[in-house]
Amino acid sequence: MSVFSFLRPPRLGFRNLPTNPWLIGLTVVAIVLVLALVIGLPLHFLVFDQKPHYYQTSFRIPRVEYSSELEKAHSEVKASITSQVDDIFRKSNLKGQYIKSHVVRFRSSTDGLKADVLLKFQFASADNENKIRKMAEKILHHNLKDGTQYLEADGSSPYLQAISTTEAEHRINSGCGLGIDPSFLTERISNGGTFSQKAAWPWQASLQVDRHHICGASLISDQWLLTAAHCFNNNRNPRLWTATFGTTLRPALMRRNVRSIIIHENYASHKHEDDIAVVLLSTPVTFSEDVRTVCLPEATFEALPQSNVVVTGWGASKESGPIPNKLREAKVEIISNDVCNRIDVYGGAVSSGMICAGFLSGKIDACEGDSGGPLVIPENRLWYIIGIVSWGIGCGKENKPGLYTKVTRYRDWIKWKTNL
Ligand code: 4AZ
Repeated sequence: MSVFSFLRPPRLGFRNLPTNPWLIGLTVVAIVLVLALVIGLPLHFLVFDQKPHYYQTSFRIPRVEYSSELEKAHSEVKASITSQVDDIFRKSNLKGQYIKSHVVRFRSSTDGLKADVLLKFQFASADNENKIRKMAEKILHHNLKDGTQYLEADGSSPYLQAISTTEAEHRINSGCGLGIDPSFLTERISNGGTFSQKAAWPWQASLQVDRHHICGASLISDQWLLTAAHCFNNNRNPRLWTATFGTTLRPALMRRNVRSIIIHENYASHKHEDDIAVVLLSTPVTFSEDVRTVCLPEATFEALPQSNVVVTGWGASKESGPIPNKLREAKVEIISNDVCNRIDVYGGAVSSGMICAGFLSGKIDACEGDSGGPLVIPENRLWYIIGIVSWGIGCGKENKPGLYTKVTRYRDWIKWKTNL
């Protein structure tokens, strides 16, 4: 035997392969497992592990002055900003990862108007977050450097800052009054009330005892609801109440316990006077497209007679009728207190703390179970709560429109109780 025989490669022939069927089976299973791990794991991270990633940045917008018009949900300036950012990224190497942008705030500064914008990307966690952020920075810098664009880079650094998905989604969703596009009022004539679309009225809550719907309510912050005092005529114990959110009562999208119920000090049930209450939830809601606040109007805001407004709720479609599972909406009109106090209407029972809305011809109206819910009006494309469903004689009767607590009248009381 040669002294170098140990250098010879071992013989690999078919003779060395296992012949035992068990061993063959085991080998095949082992190979399949290894292949599944080697191919499957990276594939999983590449395809199925895609997660949203948000970056915050700010742009300077020369030649535009700050005004409250900018804050409208669908302002032209917001649209111009997002369309330019979309354009830049959809032509870039990050077009596969870029999802969209949101303007979350405008600020006026010494060198002009600034817009804080969140950029949403989606990529697998295997991708290097830092690398994508740097690429996005380069793309923005390259596209904005010549100053010919609508947007300019804001000099302050860091240019892009990663923020958590929770924080980003909170900032995007926590603005008030963002429901259905108010142009639906002129486009669609709903007669007699119709079922609402998902996320159309995301401030609408259901107040329940033993999981039974009792009243409507409106979300005015992540922890406060605005409703009617008379909802608590039979039961004032907060521990027995829960609030649900989402368009269906069953299943509810979200449920919260109630910590406290604050009823107006002068609430007089026999006259329906000061029919207002605020409810503190035990834990704050999580904002989303389906759960958001309604805007509170200034005390000086006045809704003119004949304005188009919307009342929503799970109230009955007729007196003593059943409660629907899906939220309904009805377009109604503001009626002046003078008309409402006519002898053939409510003959003087309508006080200055109430708003009248509906039609003297009847038919479209709030009804039992709608109580406590919102009457909303669009202003600058955002929805404001101007009324709380309070009372009326019957439902949809001729010359007996719905009566609502006039929210502007109680604006200071709401501030006093909730600090909102
Ligand atoms: C109620 O019983 C009720 N038509 C609510 C609103 C109206 C009437 C009754 C208005 O809760």
